[in-house]
Amino acid sequence: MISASLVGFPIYTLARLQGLALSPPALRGLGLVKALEGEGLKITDMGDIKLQKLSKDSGPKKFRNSTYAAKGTERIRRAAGQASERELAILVGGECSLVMGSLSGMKSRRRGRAGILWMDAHGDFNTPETTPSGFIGGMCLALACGRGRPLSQETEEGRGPLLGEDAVVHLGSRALDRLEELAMKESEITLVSAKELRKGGAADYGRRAARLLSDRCDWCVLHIDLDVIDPGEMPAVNFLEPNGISTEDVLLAARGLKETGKLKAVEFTSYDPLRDANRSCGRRVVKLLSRLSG
Ligand SMILES: [Mn+2]
Repeated sequence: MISASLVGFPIYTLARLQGLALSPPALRGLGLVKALEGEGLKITDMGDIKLQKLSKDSGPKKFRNSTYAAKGTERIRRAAGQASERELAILVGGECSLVMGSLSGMKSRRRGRAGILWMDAHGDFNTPETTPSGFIGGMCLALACGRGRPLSQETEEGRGPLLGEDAVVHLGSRALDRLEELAMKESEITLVSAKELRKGGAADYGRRAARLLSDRCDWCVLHIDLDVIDPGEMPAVNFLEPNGISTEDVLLAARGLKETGKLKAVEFTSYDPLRDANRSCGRRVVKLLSRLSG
């Protein structure tokens, strides 16, 4: 039986995204723990961390709410660092910016090189120099790779890159900003758009990603931003991007990495219960999350 620790990270970095903070309790309310157990996992439920409410945006225009994000990242780092390295970590957002805290927390307990399979409609690879909006959630992958600037000099993620860019495989993009796309294409990131993924097959790209990451890394994280899924199947997100991949594609693309034995954490972001009045998406999220983790 696989043991896993479950933690909720209700972080969001723009005031209008506060629905994301409701995601961990909503998913628990829809039977997340039972569903995970139903997939054969033994769950240590560490609960949800507490974060302050962000009711108004502030700070630099090109780095909105960075002080708030730094505080949240530090809390997430501490909680992720408490999860046992012998267990799979199941981390529920919140938005993608949880990655800086989660990686630095996990790195405090794990040796060797980290890799990430990142599924997302967006690049999350802007920096304060390229961002059109100042949204930190749209920069978090770049920040984790040591680009841009640290959220704070005091936090762990300010002490150097959490990820090597050659240890990042990004699948499912279809809404990259121009300069962001340029930066990704010039980097060592393996970038596969939603269109390419549909054409080449999710299982095939998943196998290739798994091979690349397991060759280059000692342990890996699977990071799923739900907006990678087509809005026809998953409309309960804040940034809807048409022509996405299917829920089944997400499962197929993740399979290879699970089989490597190096998958140590699953991160799941962007479900917004405020956009899901009858909870039909939430139920699908619970099912997907438990199938991905089990
Ligand atoms: Mn994202």
